[in-house]
Amino acid sequence: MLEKTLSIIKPDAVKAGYSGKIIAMLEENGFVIKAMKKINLTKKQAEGFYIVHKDRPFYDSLTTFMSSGSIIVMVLEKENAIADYRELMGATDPSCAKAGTIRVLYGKNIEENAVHGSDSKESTDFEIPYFFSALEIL
Ligand code: RTP
Ligand code: MG
Repeated sequence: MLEKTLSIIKPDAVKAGYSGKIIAMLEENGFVIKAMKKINLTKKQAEGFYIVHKDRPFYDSLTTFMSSGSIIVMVLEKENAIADYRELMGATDPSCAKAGTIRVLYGKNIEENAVHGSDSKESTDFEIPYFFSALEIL
């Protein structure tokens, strides 16, 4: 089934100049970019996005990191996009992720791990409209 997912290139990867390489990998793997923008989140906006993690010990550090620099937010479309993009990203901790995945190639550590991807249809229903209006998505 043709599906959409939300992807973020996180501040560590944008700062390091990996955006182009990551976007190329997405296209090489069949993902079509339906919307894209580069933005800076406030701490409050990062907290709102990661509200599901509000009780986790890493919430404060994660939202400080996510508001520390520019990010690139994209809506991607493909058959089975949600699961396939999670596979292409690799495990949360780059040191445990499969060879060839984005997090192995471009992630620094369990927090500064280069990319975000929605983990379910319920997540995309919250995450895509968090960043994009219907008119901004092709
Ligand atoms: P994401 O939501 O960013 O796609 O990553 P994920 O599903 O693989 O991981 P999740 O459990 O949802 O965690 C969200 C982000 O929080 C940071 N994190 N830090 N210090 C830690 O133990 C820790 N654990 C997670 C990472 O940036 C992770 O991607
Ligand atoms: Mg997650």
